[in-house]
Amino acid sequence: MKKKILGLTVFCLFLFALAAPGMAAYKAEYRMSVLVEPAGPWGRGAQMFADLVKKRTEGRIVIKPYFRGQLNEGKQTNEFMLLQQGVADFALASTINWSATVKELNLFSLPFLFHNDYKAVDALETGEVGRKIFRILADKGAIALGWGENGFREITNNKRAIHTPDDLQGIRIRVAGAPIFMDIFRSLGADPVAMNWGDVISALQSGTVDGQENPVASITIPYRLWEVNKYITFWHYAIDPLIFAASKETWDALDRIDREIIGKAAREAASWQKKAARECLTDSAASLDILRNNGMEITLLTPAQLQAFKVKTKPVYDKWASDIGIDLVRAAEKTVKSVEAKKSRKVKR
Ligand code: X2X
Repeated sequence: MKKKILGLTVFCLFLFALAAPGMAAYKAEYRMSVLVEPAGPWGRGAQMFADLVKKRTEGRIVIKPYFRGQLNEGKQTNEFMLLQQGVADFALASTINWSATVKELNLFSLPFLFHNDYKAVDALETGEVGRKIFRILADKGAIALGWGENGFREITNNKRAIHTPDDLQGIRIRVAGAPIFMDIFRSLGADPVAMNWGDVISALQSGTVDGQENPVASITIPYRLWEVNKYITFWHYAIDPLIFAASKETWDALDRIDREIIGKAAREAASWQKKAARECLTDSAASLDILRNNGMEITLLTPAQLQAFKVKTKPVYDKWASDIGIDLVRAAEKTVKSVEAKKSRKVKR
């Protein structure tokens, strides 16, 4: 009997130790995966999150951002697996890099779904579609904590100004390793090459590729792409959201109070990060000036010109819509349309 009581007491103490705040075995350092360099809204958003968490947990949780894809071992499409395996504890990651593992994330790369409309992006992320995507990520081992943003992706190259799909013929465009981008650029007659972001600047310098596509405020400007590419065309063909996330394994080992602190820090950093990425809005006068003053030749497309790209990429859109899941895509289209309808009602008034 005595033995039983002793056993029970030890068991209860063990349970208590597991549940008590601050008693869990914490790591000395939590690793955060970030593909880009510290400068620019993306890198700065990651650092802000780490700083907030350290301050508010009074140093109990130290998150170290590993910039420039250091944890990926040279392959950015591996990033989601790093979280699944707990190699990375946290990430601020592009949905493009995770889309190889989470097919629903290709939604954001469907050509011309969003028409440069940030309100529609926000509505989608905060609505049922966004919540569904976060549930899918949790099922696969990543706890999503907030939506950040890389931005709408614009195309740059060294060969010629691009006004029509014909202008893209034969141009070697570097794309991130997501197959939907290979399909999009092939449908336009370009010659796409999948390549890690870390290799792109030197590939553009050496002429291994002629161009690339990335958001202006987050990538083109901080990486000074005018040093390697002369022409930029604004076509806003895909949005690239970022996600602040934790590995489920890491998350489950944190106590409740720390999870709350981290969640709140991620939401704050995400909202700052998104604003910073949008501050220099893709085709705002300020960003156009920066590009022009650095010698880039800018092409802005009329709605009729954009339509030509849309028509050419429609088969890719349809093919990927069924791969992604037609219900999810239709729900996204509905959200985008309703935001646009609201806008045009306002304009008419
Ligand atoms: O590799 C890219 O183009 C980048 C930096 O935008 C992504 O991470 C998808």
